[in-house]
Amino acid sequence: MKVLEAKFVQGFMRMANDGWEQGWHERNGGNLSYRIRPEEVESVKEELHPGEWKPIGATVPTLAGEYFLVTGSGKYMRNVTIDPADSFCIIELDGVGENYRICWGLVNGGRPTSELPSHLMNHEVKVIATGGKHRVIYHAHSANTIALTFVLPLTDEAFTRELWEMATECPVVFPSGVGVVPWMVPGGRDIAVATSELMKQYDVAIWAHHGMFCSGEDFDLTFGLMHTVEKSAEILVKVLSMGGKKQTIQPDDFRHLAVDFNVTLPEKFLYEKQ
Ligand code: 2HA
Ligand code: ZN
Repeated sequence: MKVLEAKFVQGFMRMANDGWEQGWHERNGGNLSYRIRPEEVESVKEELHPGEWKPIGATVPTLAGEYFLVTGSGKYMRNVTIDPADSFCIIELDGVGENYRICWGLVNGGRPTSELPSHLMNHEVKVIATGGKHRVIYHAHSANTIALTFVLPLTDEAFTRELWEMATECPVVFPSGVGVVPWMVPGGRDIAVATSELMKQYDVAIWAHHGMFCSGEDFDLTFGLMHTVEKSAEILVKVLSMGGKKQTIQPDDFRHLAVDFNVTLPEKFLYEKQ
């Protein structure tokens, strides 16, 4: 099968374009990766032509030998559907998880996303934490979530609680909460380590003054997670702009919701406010 005809590639392109249409990907902002199933790799094998091995910039032994779809560094999400072979690539990792090689795509040159260390370290943590269920890592510059990082305390507790309060579905969609990474230089190993540390307990990591990372099982769930968090952030921005909350959902309300919706909500997020 041709790479561009494969269902997993079409799902990847649709998600990239959906993010563009949400306004989350100005210029070359944001990036997307998908850990490809063995049978999916097999189905497009005829079109895979490995290039040279290059260093990842991180070590991810758990992902040794795996294949990924990844957007290209400097490429625009806006162009993914109209010029896919220029915009993203399929990479293969070596047997120790230290190097990658491009097997398809980026036909006009280039390399995988500048955030490859963060993507792969997050994938590694999620393979371990979910027994391999999570396959998608998504980074976007979602404006409302970013705006909140200028006014809320940069703690997991403050962000999780405020986002939960803004939409009743939130504690059901991300019951484990969200993590917050303080401002750090993007693109390197340090921010990748900090993010992947949070991904051990959360599916969402907010990068202060920069954007958001989400992890999920498939394209729908991961896009939906980003969309839900960002929508909730938008509501909070509106509420704060209207002068702040006059009433809200209380800790005991969340406890009742948890019972009816069969989710576990960590008590650390259900603190009493002054
Ligand atoms: O430009 O979003 O964090 C890609 C990015 C870097
Ligand atoms: Zn970014």
